[in-house]
Formats: sequence, structure tokens, C-alpha cells
Amino acid sequence: MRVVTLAGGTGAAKLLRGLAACVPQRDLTVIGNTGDDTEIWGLHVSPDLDTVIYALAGTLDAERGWGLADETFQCLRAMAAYGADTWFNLGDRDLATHLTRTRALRDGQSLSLVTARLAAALGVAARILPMSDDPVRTMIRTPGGRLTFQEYFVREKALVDVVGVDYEGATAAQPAPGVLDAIRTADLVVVCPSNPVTSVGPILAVPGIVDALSATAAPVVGVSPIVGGAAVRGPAAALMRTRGLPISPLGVASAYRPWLRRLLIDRSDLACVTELERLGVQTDLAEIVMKSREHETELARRVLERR
Ligand code: FO1
Repeated sequence: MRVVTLAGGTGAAKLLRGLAACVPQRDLTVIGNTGDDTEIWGLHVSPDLDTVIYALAGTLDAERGWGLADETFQCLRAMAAYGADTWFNLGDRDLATHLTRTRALRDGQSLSLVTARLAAALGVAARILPMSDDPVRTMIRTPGGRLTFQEYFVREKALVDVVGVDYEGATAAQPAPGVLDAIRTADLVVVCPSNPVTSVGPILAVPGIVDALSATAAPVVGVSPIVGGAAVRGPAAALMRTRGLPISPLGVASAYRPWLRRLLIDRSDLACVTELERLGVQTDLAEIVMKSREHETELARRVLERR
């Protein structure tokens, strides 16, 4: 069974670990968000791709949900002594990933190629595809000016007001090799419980991807990142508001219409079922907040259920 997933970072990583416990990794394709990519100390950092790779390699830091487990930050401290910006915490071993990626990109390799190399080197058998090899950057419009996603999320701790979100470069971007084909030939497409505006939104903004989602014969199944009127984690609520989306599974379904066939929502959102079904989205109640590995696998099992 070929399972294709659209994925952001931390929330997606948990479900992907669950899916990898249910299907062989080689049957799993991840289309990852690169709108969060950024340059730190001259290095190209792809946080969401790395989070997914580390999760499937079994080396992701479980507490933080990003970076490597048992990481040290000696280089970060040394950079601080030189007066460098240190609001983005690059770990010592994580740096090896960014150094390798940056060198390969400078040598003319595509982001897809270097991503595949990094994943293979870490023993990940799943196919990890960036949404595009072209630069697409999620820019957050605030009353004080535009910020990159990482400036907004990490440096400003998502505490500034948001007036809009742009996917810079998206209209000129092409899907990375294999992305459209993977969607078209999938047996199941899964939209991970990631932020609809800043994690899945940039993927959908790449021309051709929404058309492929609409045309695929595979059911497209989503897992709501919103539970009981709030995001499970992160600033999804504030960002959805800028798009006029209700902060509920209904807002998630609206962002993914008309191609979303089925949505798993938390039991506490039972009240949304009638309206969701009216929108043409089959709805399943589940335990959405993944607090343990068993829980990740259980939710993945529910996602894989045929209806
Ligand atoms: N998130 C933070 O909240 N603070 C950090 O300092 C931070 C560093 C970091 C380094 C490498 C990496 O791959 C991810 C990192 N993240 C950090 C996570 C990242 O900012 C976000 O979780 C994603 O971009 C959102 O999906």
C-alpha cells in the first residue's frame, strides 16, 4: 500500500512514526514543507524535512520535537562569543546535516537529491521529497513589517500580531521530481496534523499539487491539528484567523476542500460532525493528541482504516 503524506514538522513527525510502525517505510512517501527553510550562519536549514528524517531515523528529540536527541550546543555558545545571532538553536550534531546540505546545494545538487542522500545515510527507507526544489518562503506580515517564519516563530515566539501570510516564490515554483506522480499513484494520501496555513499551506501553494490532489483516485485523509477550538501545538489558531478560517476542525476542512475525503477529529469535537458531513467530508472521531508511541501507532491505524 503506497501511502503519501503531506507533512510539516513536529505534529507530522509523530503521525509518521505511527505510520512507519504500520506499513514498511519503503511504502511511505513524505512530501515535506520547505516554506520554513531558512539561512542561519550561512547554512541552509530545512527544519521540517530534518524533523521528519530524524523522526523516521529514530533520533528526533522527543521533548522538543525538533533537533536530535542527546544533543549538545557547544558551537552555539562559541558563536555567541563571536557576537553571532543565537536565537535559533542549532545543535552540534544537527550542524553536520546543515553543513552537508549547504555544501551539496553550493555544488549544484538539488534539494531533493541532498534530502534523499541525508535520509539514506541515516537509515531512513521512506521517500522524503521536498515539496519543491525551488525556493518558497513563508513570510509573516506583521504590523511592524515582514518576518520569515523562523523569525516569527522562534525569535519572536509567535507573540507578534499577524496580518497576513505569503508564500514567496510559490507561483514560480515547480513541484520537486516525483511529487505529482506520488500523489497520482498513491493508494492513500494523508494530510498530517500540521498547521494548515504555514505547514500544509506552502505545499498546496506549489502549482500542480492541488490539481494532483483533486485528480488522484486515492482517498485523501486528514488528521485535524485543532482540538476543542485550539491548536494542539504552535500558532495555528492565530494564523488560521488571518485566513478567515474558524478555529475548529471545520476550518481545517475548509482549508482542504474540495479534495479532502475524510477527516479524523478529536472526540471532544463531536459537535462538528454534522457540519463536516454537510461539507462532504466523512468524519471519524479519534484520540488526536499523541502522547505516547502506542498512541501514535493507534492513530496511524485509524488513518489507514478503509471506509
Ligand atoms: N524551534 C524552536 O522553537 N526553537 C529553536 O531554537 C529551534 C531550532 C531548530 C533547529 C533546527 C531545526 O531543524 C528545527 C528547529 N526548531 C526550533 C523547530 C522549527 O523552528 C519549527 O518547529 C518548525 O519550523 C515548524 O514546523
